[in-house]
Amino acid sequence: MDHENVREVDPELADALENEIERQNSELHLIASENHVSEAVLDAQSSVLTNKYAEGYPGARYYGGCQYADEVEEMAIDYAEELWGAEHINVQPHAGTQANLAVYSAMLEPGDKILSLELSHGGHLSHGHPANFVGQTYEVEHYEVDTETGYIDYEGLKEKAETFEPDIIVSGYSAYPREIEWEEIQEAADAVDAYHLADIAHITGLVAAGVHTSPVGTVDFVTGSTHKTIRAGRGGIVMCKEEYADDIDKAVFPGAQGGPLMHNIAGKAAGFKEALQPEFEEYAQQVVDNSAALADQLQEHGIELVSGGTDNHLVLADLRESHPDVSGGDAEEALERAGLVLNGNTVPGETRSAFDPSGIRVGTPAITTRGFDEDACRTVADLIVKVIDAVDEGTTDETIPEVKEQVEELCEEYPLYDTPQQSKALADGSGE
Ligand code: DSN
Repeated sequence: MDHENVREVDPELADALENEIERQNSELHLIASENHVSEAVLDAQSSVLTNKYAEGYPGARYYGGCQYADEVEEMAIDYAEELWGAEHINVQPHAGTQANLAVYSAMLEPGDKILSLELSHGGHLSHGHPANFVGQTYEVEHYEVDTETGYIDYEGLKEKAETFEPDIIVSGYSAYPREIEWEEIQEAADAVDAYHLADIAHITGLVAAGVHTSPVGTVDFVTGSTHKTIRAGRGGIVMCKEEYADDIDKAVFPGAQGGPLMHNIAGKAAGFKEALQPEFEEYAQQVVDNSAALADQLQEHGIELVSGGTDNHLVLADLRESHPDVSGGDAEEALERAGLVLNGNTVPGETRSAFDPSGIRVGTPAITTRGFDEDACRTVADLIVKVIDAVDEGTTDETIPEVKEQVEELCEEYPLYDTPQQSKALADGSGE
């Protein structure tokens, strides 16, 4: 894999792109929302469909020349139907946030009420944070996790729904390590005659593979992004019951977007097709098994986990008990220097701030794509704790180079993309 065509136009740009390949190859990506797509998905995403305007939907476009755009979009929709089984699917949202906006704008009026999980308890900006368009347009209140157990407080949610009387309840989260009880939340929505939107951005792949229960068939709307655990081209998706199909389609186009990003839709189709293969179920199960092993090993080292463990692809570690003087931000920065890339994260009952939180979020989708198994994930947990201990003890200068070397060894053992150097050697006939 190289960027020789880009190099002819701008060597500096090619260098940046090739350095990013090298960075992804030589670091371990533990950001729970990230993954490494296949070269087939990269190929589809960089296709000439980037040139095509295709406002409208297959068979009903506002421009000529859309026959192949139609084929590609229909494939993405058909594969998505097989993966998630929804009655209606729109694959045009540019990202998960745009998918959520489509649902809100289709079903709500400005000033209507949204009940969603508090951001610092695992929610998402597009679920109604005041800094976001959603929080500025609708009236938003939040439910929470039980700060003792780390699990969603379903009773509290139901009580909040009774008093607030929302028009829509949002479930599905960005930093919640446990199985989500869709039925419980649906009961709360039914009791107050509210819609229910399940944002499965993080767990699209786990749901498709049957490793997490599906909200499809229970809730009114399911949104997601397509590049996280499902490992397809970058973007968003909306699924809904047939009765809402027209409203949702109109809200995406022309309501909020113009031309769909057809090259990304091709990347979605390629990744969805891959996810329909039996190996994908094994991958998704391994993501969860790896997350459980990593969680267990962190606990062996005395690290406290929100909810005491994980059922999905991510672990949320609260450093306050084990390392009271190390913030999640400090840990993130030191770990990145060691080649372990993750993010500092707020924890329920946060006592620091969103900019310098008390926790770290660790995800296994990307390292599982590299082929990591449970043992390798236990090693990753050991390395994470070694770095955090070093931050605590002021010994990062000695420890980080040691850990970085171990990370690089792991990266070599579990290779990812061909490097530009390898591609060049192949083209020259000087390499295998
Ligand atoms: N930025 C994503 C995450 O990290 O969870 C959500 O959009």
